[in-house]
Formats: sequence, C-alpha cells, structure tokens
Amino acid sequence: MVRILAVSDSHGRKDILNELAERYVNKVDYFVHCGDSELESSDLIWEIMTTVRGNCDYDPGLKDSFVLTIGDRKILTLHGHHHAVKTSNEKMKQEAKQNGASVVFYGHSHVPVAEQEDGIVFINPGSISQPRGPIREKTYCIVDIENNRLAVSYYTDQHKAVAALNQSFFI
Ligand SMILES: [Mn+2]
Repeated sequence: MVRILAVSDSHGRKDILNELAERYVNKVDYFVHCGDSELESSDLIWEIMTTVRGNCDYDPGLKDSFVLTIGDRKILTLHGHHHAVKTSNEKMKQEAKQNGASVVFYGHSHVPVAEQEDGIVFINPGSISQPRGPIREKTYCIVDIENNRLAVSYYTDQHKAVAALNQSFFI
C-alpha cells in the first residue's frame, strides 16, 4: 500500500505545513503540495514535500507540474490555473492522458473534491488556509492506494475527519 498526503493553497501558512510534516513524517510515503504556498523554491519544507508553481507563487524555480511513478502507476500534480479547473476536468484529463497518469492532484479552486472521470481520479485536497465551496473547512487529504483501489480521506487543519468528503474508487 502507498499512502500520500496532499495539501494545497496554503497561501503563506507555513506553520501548518511544518505541522503536517512533523505529524506524518513516518506515516505517509509521499507529501504532495498542489501549489500556492507563496514560499520560495529554496524553502526547507520542499525537502519533505514536492510542490508545483501556482498563480500566487513567484519563484520561477518552482516547476509547473510533476509526475510521481509508483510501480506501474503515474500520478500527475499541477496547480490548475492553466487548466481551467474551475470549469471542468477536461484540460487536466488531456494532460493526464499525455503523461499516462491515472490520478491527478490539483488545487487552485480551494474546493475539496475527489471524483473519477474516464477512469482518471481527480483529487483536490482543498485549501489549508482559505476554504471555498459548500464545506467551508480548511482541509488536506490522505490517499491510500492498494492494488486497484484508491481511497481519499479528508481532514481539517485540526486533524478532524471530514467524512462527508471521503471517496473511494477502482483505478
Ligand atoms: Mn490559491
């Protein structure tokens, strides 16, 4: 089993990133940050987490996207401001297909949601500092992948489960 912590749109809230790193350092295999940290690419948190450049990130040293390869599975992470993510998953889907990815982590909308379209799972951990959408909680998520099963569990910045958002998929 592989466990990934995903967090996004922290917008300067370095404290919570440090806290998540400390809390989960021996409990997850990967830390993914979907952009808009407003931190520099040289920040020490990026020794633990991998991030992408969001529309509020000004350091050109941050990359636009990255692909994580786990066994024969590819996971794409991007911020989403170049992919019209507030409109649909269509552009992300195209990029996922180009990369052979079956899972996409993204941010930008600040709305926590996990859904599957055309066999690709799209996961937005929500914003850990400025929540939007129907469930106004500052959130991050934990993703467990075991064989062809993917489960997403959401938590608040106080580490309280937000079960209404949880989802699981066959991938
Ligand atoms: Mn943002």
